Amino acid sequence: MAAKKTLNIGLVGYGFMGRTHSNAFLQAPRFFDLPFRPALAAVCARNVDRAKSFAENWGYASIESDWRALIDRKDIDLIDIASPNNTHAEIAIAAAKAGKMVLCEKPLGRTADEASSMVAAVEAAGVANMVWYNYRRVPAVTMLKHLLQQDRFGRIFHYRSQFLQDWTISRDLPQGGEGLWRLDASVAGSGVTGDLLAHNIDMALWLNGPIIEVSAMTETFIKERKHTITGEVAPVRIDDASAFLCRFANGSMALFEATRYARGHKALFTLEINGERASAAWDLHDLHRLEYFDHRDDAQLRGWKSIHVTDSDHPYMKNWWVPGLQIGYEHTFIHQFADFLLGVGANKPAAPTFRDGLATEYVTDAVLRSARTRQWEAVAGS
Ligand code: SOE
Repeated sequence: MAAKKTLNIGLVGYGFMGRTHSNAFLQAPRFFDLPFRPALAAVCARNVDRAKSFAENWGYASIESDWRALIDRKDIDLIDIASPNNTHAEIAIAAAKAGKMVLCEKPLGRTADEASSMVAAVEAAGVANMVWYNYRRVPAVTMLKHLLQQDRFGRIFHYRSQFLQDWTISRDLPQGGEGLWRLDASVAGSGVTGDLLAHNIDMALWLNGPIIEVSAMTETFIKERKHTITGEVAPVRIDDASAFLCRFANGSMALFEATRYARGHKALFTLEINGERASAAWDLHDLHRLEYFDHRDDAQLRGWKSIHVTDSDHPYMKNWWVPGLQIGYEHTFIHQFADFLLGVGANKPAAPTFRDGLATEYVTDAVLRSARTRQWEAVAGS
């Protein structure tokens, strides 16, 4: 058997997402038969001591403190961007120009304009690219996609989805800096719209097709917070909560909501879809279950089924343990990276590509615009 080509990965950023991605790079080739042998070649971060300890922990062969030096390295094949949102565009565009494959954490850019320049760069360079919208690869969600493709639902009437958290309720929480840059609009771009609703929207576009218009409201409950870096109390410019109504191109109507102020909820990501013949529901807190109702079942036995998506016939599951045993959050990243490499090997790009990530940003931009204008807003590109 011919030796697999080594794929040298250069990771930028070592926070929460740097860890989820690194774990995926290590585990994907152990559980999936991939056309490449991923190698953790370098991690890049400004804090050299922290980069060193991250490299030791995850097995990166080297460190860099400047992402430009990382991109200049001839031995690096793929740049993975896991740094804050305000760094995504510059790094991705430079990486694409240097001919590297590019993976980028979500959201792709802070705005659709930024995301659009990233799409242009990867497409002009012809390099493989993908955005880490990991929840598509929860086996129960992938299975829902397959059920929809088999046309079990008929005409779709409704889609509803929420992402509820509660970690920013304290008014003493500062904004900005490590761990808290999601509260600083200049770094994050927006609040829950770009951070949480972006997940709901990516999944919805994938499952239910394009969104054409939205009517939204957002709220910033705590108007001022101390900035971690400047020490000054400054206005908060992110949205703490965001909700919108929308219309899909397939004629269905939808409700979306995300917040960081739903006391008691840590990461309650839910969705429900109602069609003419069937309905389905999914909940991240019980991620291995798909709730499914099929109106064509025998009338007496008709009812909601709770399918434990852990059997070897279910998406991705034959690559894991034995039927009935569960997998979790980290596996979604492993699946996504495995699909990416399989796509590169087969010359069939795995989704979501940067272009798919841009489609989500056209929606998040329309949501933020509608919240400002208090009008229905059309989604660009739809
Ligand atoms: C925010 O708390 C966050 O970490 C998001 O940034 C992630 O994308 C989401 O998956 C979990 O919540």
